[in-house]
Amino acid sequence: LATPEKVLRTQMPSYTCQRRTPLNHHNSTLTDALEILARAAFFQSSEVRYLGFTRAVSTLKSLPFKLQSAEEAKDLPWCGGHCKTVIQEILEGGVCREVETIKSNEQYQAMQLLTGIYGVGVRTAERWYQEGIRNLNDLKNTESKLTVEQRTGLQYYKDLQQPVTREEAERVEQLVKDALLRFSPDVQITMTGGFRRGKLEGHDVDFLITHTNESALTGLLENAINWLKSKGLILYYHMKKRKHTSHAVSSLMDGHETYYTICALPSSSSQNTDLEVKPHNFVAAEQMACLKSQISKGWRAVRVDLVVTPHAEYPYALLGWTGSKHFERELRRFSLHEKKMSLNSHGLYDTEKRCYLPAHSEEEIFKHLGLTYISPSDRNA
Ligand code: DGT
Ligand code: MG
Repeated sequence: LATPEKVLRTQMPSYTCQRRTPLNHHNSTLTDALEILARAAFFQSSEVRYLGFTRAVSTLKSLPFKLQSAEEAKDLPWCGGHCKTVIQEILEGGVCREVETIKSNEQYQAMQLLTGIYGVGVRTAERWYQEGIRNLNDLKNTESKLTVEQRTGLQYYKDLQQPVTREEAERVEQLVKDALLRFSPDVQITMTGGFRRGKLEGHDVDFLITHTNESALTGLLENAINWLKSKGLILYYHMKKRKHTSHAVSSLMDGHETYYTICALPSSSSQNTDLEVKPHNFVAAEQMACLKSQISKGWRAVRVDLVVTPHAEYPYALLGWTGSKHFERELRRFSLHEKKMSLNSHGLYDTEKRCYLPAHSEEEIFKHLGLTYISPSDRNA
């Protein structure tokens, strides 16, 4: 007789967007290992292997119980072959040799460090590695070759490496609201990205900005950024202008007006006393030093992405900017392959009926796609 677990395993849908992926799950030992293999494949620009491992990770994150044996993995989508071997090694011996080898590999470590710098992608990191660059000091000696973005990334490296807490994200939200409401009292501001999915920490804070009156959006973000700059709260920014996007060309070409910024978030008064009165022993020494330096300078650098969307596109932009990245990728793959529809952060295009499908909410978009609605907290694929 099939156990409830077996039924769940054998009936797990193949696309991530067809199932719930909560933040906390039961298989983190396995997913941590597979995520390292995915990252190594990403560093080698091996898209197929990267996607293979990422899909296996997302399956395991959706599983509502702990996987007990590699045999059980064979029922699960994307968990066969190479992934099954990794799962078996870990479940039987606690570690996977391949993963341990990667973790101690010099190139992997250097790629991890270099791609962690703001403005540095895999190709740049790879080229630097080939040129003999292994760490931040090596880079500082070649500073002339860096773009402005990369120099800024290097300058604020320690702050940007430190995860942004929810409390910090909420203070950023207050700053962003203060700036925008000054110029347009009815503007709508929504925190998206990982924090909307319920994460307690993130690498940045993402916001989506819209207004029922589209003309109110013209120049709004520019004014707000200039105001923040005049208060010394913006350390760096660059803007990507809205491009004309066509679903016929590529469903991945999104073009909302976006400001990628690094803000100087003032320290909160409670932060001061917290650290002085009760230094947490469990905070790593380096992290503690970083926190102390932030308190003495009175602020920390935080990455903040601001996206402007016309009101009619807002539900699509909200869905697109809430993530996770893998959830988004799977939604688009599902749309195209299963429904012959092209989805991006602007809209949904039915390639057979040759029309756009308007939506007033995320729920309506899922309905257009024939999918059960998945709430943001279950999109942590
Ligand atoms: P985090 O910041 O580490 O907590 O993780 P997330 O999930 O907030 O990831 P993030 O901030 O890189 O991006 C948030 C979501 O926004 C992501 O799931 C997909 C979407 N997104 C990010 N960058 C772009 C972009 O350049 N264009 C479009 N259309 N979407 C993007
Ligand atoms: Mg984010």
